[in-house]
Amino acid sequence: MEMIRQNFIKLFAIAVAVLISGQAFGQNPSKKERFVAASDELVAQEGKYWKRTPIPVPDDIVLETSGILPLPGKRLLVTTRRGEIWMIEGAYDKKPKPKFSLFASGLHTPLGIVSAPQGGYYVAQRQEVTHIEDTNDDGLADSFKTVARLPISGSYHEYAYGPVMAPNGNMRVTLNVAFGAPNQAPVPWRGWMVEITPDGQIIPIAAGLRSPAGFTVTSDGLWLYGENQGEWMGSGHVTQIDKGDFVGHRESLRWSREPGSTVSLRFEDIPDSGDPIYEVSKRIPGIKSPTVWFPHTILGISTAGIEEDLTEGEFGPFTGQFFVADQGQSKILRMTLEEVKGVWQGASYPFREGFECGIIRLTMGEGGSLFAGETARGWGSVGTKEQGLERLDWTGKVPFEIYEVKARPDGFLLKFTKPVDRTTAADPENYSISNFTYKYHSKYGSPAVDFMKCPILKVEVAEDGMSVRLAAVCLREGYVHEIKAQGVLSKEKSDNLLHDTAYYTLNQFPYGDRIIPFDSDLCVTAVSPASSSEESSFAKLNSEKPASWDGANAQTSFSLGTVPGMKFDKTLLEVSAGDRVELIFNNEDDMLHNVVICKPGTGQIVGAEALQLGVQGLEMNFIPESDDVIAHTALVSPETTETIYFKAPLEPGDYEYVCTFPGHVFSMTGILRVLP
Ligand SMILES: [Cu+2]
Repeated sequence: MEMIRQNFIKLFAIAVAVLISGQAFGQNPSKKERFVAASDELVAQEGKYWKRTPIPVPDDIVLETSGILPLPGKRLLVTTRRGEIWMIEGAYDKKPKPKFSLFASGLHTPLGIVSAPQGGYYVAQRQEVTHIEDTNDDGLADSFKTVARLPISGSYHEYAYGPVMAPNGNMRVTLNVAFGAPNQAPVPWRGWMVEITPDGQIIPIAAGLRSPAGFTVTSDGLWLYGENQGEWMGSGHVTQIDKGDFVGHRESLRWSREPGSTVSLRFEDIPDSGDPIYEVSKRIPGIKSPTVWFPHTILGISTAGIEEDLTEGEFGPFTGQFFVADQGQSKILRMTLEEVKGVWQGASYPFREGFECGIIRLTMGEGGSLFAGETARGWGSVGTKEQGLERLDWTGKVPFEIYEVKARPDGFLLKFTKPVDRTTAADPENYSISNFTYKYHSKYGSPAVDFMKCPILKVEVAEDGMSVRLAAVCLREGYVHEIKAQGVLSKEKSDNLLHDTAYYTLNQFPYGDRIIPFDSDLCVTAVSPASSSEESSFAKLNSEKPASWDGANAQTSFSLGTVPGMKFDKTLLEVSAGDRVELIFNNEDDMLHNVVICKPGTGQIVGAEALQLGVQGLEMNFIPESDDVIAHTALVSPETTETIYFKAPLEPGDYEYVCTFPGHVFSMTGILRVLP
């Protein structure tokens, strides 16, 4: 039965894929699910339940927090990307006026710190793992010993994250790939998770990592790591890692033949086809597809630190679940996991946004205080600050939330934090389910592709009102399922859900009872084709000289580049009205950007409209359909150049050019001055 269903779904998916576009998916996108630079209304609501407290930092300290270690006595030891380690006292106070004392300095990009079992601390610097200790108890580190050297070639992107202590007494470190073609793993173990023994041996564990800024070992001994969108990575996600796994980034396999390698896949085994990684993993054993996807731009854009809630309720109702930081969108997401047929999968949920800066570290301190370590330098993020440290505390109030989503053979079980109102909860109209996936290829990122609606055929509300079973058709293994409960009210009918959407990554259908029979016809008839918006989104993109120029050359040629910190290298371009213009855009940055030329005063509006495109945005180059857009490039990959041609407007004025990639429009802006 299972097999028949799988085969059917596969065939069916191929048949309808051509009919479906993103339109079918996002018919009723709620405001909450989109990436908006922190909706004030939502942030205020979230703040009723989890209170954010920024920790004041003296003006002469640049606290680009990269690692947080809580110490007894409500102290924190904090590493910074600038190479310092600070002891902070008073960060738990209601109105903190903390005392900072410098414990160590001169380190090279330390990105984590843990207590060493024998005393002192382990820190991963760019080039080595170091044991650091204050041997004479004067509050200053005085012993620095190299534990293991980490190979580096010199690429700025060769970060080393961690360490995290392993249950066996060793420690683990994750090693970023280098940046840019042709070789992103120029030295051994780039793109790997490695284990390091106390005497300095390096044991390769798993390959295929790209930018593994956050990783952890759970209380059950599971290794989880967070990944960012990029080459081979369609969107951010969390993947459970076993020894010998390959999790996607092909470059790491340049070293899989090295002595000690635990990975048997080879570089040439990995096809650059653009098929979803789940499909490829079925054909090529040894590839592990993501455990939980965090849909790009909706649940963050740069998955980072992962923290398990072991507070037994001190931090609120989500004990045993996970919190996941996002650097670009300065928010914290939530994640639940379940093991189905030996495979881990689960769901991601919004949790809390509105932080001052991008979060790369999450660490639970004493008494259920969650500390968020922040830094934006070189990457940019939503928020008002470039770096910092914030604390998040539960206020004691329980929000009405989707507590957890679990898979069922014919749908999903939604558990809630409070009893639901039976009338609204029993109505299928108050829910929606749809699914989509991402391409797996060497290109940077992927649009969300292959959308399908999953009609809900039956809803069963549990006796106690604490859970609802949704049975639907068109569910597909390997796909991300967007599950919305937009119309469900709490029992007193007083509350809407604080967040009404979850994203479940269905790697395996579980065994168990069905509440609807499997009927393939239902799925086919329920799907209707939708129109593609692709044509209109490219209407103002000329990458060839327009035919109307009759072969004439451009009268004005600009070259526009990027500089670190998400900025264009020029903020003023001048052109005469009606000129034929050639614009050469060099994206020298390490993320995707576009250039969108807008009517005077409309740059921020167009940027906001681009955000509203949500999960379909990438496919549309984040170009909204708007009369305010005059011309634009596509989304240009890192280290790539694109040239476009357009006619300068006839009306003189200060036109604007912006990058509409989510989060960029605030800093990536300039004026195209059209002179009479
Ligand atoms: Cu940009």
